[in-house]
Amino acid sequence: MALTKKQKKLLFTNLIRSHLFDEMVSKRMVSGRLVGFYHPGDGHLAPGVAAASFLQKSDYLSPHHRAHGMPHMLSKGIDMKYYIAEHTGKETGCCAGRSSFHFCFPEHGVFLMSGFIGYNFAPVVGLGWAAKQRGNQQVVMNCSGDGSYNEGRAHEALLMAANWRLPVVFFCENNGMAIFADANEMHPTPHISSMAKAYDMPSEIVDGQDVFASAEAALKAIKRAREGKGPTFIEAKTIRFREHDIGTPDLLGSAPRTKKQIDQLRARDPVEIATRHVREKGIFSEDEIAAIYEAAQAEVEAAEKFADDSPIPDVTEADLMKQVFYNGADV
Ligand SMILES: Cc1ncc(C[n+]2csc(CCOP(=O)(O)OP(=O)(O)O)c2C)c(N)n1
Repeated sequence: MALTKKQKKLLFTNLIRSHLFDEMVSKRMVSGRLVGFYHPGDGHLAPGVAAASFLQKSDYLSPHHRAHGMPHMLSKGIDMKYYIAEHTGKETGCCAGRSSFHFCFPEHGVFLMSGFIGYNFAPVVGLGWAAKQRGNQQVVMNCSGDGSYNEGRAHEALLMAANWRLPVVFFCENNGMAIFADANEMHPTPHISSMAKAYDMPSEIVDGQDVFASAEAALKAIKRAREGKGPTFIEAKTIRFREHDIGTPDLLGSAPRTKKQIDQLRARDPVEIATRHVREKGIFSEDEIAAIYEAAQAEVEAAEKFADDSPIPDVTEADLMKQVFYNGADV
């Protein structure tokens, strides 16, 4: 499914927005202007952009925790300022500053943003089932890492989604590592997508450093799901350039990853790969590329300012839990 120029423009723009967002959050974390955790997306931004850029607002999205789901969410139309206000603990955040990075955007169909690895699998089957009952062509995009597929509930979800032909896309962002553990030591095959074969589910392996190749696969899977043909498994081979979360040692197994290793990995930077592509194919001029960076930088700075200028919530014991589960609803 060849992408149009318009589709490539959208993907490139969302990738640059994700990249500048990720840089800003990483810097804030290092300088102590963000509390909690940040799982940097450097190197690992293209799969989320590819998975979510062509979803409709009514579709469901379960974002991966890498880059705190922002490549996915901003590609689905969410304003990043409500995320950054949330992570800075402000009243204007999407869950009124109560959630850190365990938030949701119900009006945009974004649920299951969580640090609980693999927790998404049962609920995406439920969302897929609900979509199928409604018969309204809604699609469920489930993004998660290789590490989450080590869990039993991943198999249950693949089985049920395949058996009931649910409109779910299993988009595995395989960076080959789960914190310090090497994926090759946790899986009997080099390709996690081989799991799909057991459930007679179509699967595809894509270059997760190439946002355009990844998006072609996503578009195909979304179309299949919308047409009622059932789930697809996409495995995007990607790379984590940085440590698992900021401040944690960067080990693979028990050995630190060396600068030389990281430099070699950085040769496959998704932003550089996409930039080369749009230049060589004449999709954007140099001036247009500069304008995309400028607009994305302005967006990131405005989001930061919005968060910094927002008030800290005055949380009472009575409403402590309220926004965590559903913004504003009684629980
Ligand atoms: C249920 C559960 N088990 C363990 C952890 C600790 N943990 C946090 S992130 C992570 C690795 C996740 O790896 P992967 O899914 O491949 O995503 P990546 O961080 O590599 O992008 C683990 C084991 C957790 N948060 N939740």
